[in-house]
Amino acid sequence: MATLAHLSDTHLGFRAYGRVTSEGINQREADVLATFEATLEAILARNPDVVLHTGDVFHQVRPTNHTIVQAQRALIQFQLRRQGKPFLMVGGNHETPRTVDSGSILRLFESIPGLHVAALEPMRIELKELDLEALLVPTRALERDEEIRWEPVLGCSISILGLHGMVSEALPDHAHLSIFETQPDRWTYVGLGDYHVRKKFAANCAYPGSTDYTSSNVWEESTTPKGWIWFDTDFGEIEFVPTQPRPVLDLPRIQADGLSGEELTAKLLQNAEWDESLRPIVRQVVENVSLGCRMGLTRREVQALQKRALHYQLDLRKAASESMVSSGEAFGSLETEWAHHIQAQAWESDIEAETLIQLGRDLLRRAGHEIEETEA
Ligand SMILES: [Mn+2]
Repeated sequence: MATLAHLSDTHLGFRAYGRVTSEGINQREADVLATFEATLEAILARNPDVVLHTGDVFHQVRPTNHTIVQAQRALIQFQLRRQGKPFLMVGGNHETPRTVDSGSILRLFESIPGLHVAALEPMRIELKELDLEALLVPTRALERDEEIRWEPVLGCSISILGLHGMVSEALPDHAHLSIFETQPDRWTYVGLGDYHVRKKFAANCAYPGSTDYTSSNVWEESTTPKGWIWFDTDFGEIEFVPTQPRPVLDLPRIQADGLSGEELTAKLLQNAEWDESLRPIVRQVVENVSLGCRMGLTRREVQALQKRALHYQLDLRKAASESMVSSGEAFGSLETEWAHHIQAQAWESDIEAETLIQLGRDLLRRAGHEIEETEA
């Protein structure tokens, strides 16, 4: 018997929103690292025999020195405290270089006691002390369509498959393979990485999802908890253990038909119910916003509201009657679009929206664009 902790898609080095900590580190980068450290701490508390990380340890092929140093330090501490017990790591698409001669950053961890890293090539290993066989399959092996024998071959009592890739049962359009190809019933446990939303295919086979919100569309993931997986081979059932990342809130949509700017401001404030101390990441979609309504928003109140979140994205969508509709997208003239965009986005900065709009118009004129002087 053995116990296993499976985490994936930690995306260290991920950045967003341009907010920085008192040390000048991007706030989301610091968040994502803190979630990683807290995850390792939670795993240590349960003291598993094996840890499996199924890829996208890092968000980029070449992370910053800060991110590399922090990750290395966290992993060394972790392995020291668990006396170098096995830690299996698989290369994901985010950290895989386009050319092999660049090498993989994950190889840095090979020298840490207990770390087994399959960065670019598949790796089959035997852990005699646990009577355990593991097959580790990084993204690159799937992308190159390498011949892989999807079954245990060493006759150990425990067998683990770890891979970073998309299965058609999760995202059919971006799939590397079907979950059936991996033959989950032949393995004690099949751990998957790449898909950021947790998804279970069988009692012994799942994506744990990412540990924090690191996708380009975090709103889609906002209703699914983030976390990692605990698996006891005796028990044979996946337990999902949640992490506690900074919350992401996609607020209920507002329909602005017939609303004045002041009325919409009141609705925005009404919808803004969250625990301020958590400084969440928030999106508010408003549909059918007329230009008059947009211009009439109470700037000071919206700014005060934005200060209660790490990031408050006010997504004002135009009323159909105010846009020229072509192929499903609405466009006005370049300067109108510019003015709309700045009106919608300038809340967060201290720059006067009008000044910015005028600067844009001046630049357009300098670039030889004819400005319709009737535009507001
Ligand atoms: Mn990923």
